[in-house]
Amino acid sequence: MGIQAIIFDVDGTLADTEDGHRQAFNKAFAEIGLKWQWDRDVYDQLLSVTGGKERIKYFVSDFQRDFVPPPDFETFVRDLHGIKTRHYTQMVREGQIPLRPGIRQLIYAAHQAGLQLAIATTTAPDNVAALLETGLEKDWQKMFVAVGCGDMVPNKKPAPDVYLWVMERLGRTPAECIALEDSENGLRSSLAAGIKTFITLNHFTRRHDFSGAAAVLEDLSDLPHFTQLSGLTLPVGES
Ligand code: XBP
Ligand code: MG
Repeated sequence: MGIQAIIFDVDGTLADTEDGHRQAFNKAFAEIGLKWQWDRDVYDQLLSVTGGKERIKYFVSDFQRDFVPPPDFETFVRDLHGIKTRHYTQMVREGQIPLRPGIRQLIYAAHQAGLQLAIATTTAPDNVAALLETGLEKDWQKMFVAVGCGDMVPNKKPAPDVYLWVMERLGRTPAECIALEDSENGLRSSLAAGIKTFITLNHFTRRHDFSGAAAVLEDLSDLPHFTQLSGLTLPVGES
């Protein structure tokens, strides 16, 4: 039995989102009067930790040692992350973060060909909804069998949890799936779940270690090349 399901990472894969996340974090810091401002170099280092709330805690512990955390630090982080998500989803809905080349065409062609589609991401559910309502269509969820995101699993990437959660809901074995990812943490997660994984590169992750990937591509602008590489039989014309 060939490939029956495609599992998509979100940030860096469906869209080049991370600079948008970075700007949203900075807007949230400013909104609550924090002097923190993450430039691209700092954010590049902070991206080694997946999950926005975990990333804020990493920044405080390793980059902001003189910061005196408020009594209920967990609530502080959760509320700050909520403000950031509001800014990020607003940027997405204003059309500032389009889907990457070939992604929309691949999703519609694969769905029409009867393949199962799923999402396996670390980002918050609201971010996925904003991105796909804007980039695909209002009821995008009808095309996806499972949407694994954010805090739905106990351990975020590079742990395999979110990919295992999605495969269980797909009712598929790893051999029946392929994953699309952009980062070392994402690749480690999907490989730990036993899934053949294709990488598309972006500014923040192009220097990562992609050992074990089935292929590393700039992007999916040459969709026939990708479908041929991945063994998908899809009616995708020259994009
Ligand atoms: C990348 C992440 C996320 C985003 C920020 O997720 O690690 O944390 O950087 O989104 P993906 P949140 O698995 O899609 O590459 O602030 O909502 O976490
Ligand atoms: Mg990613």
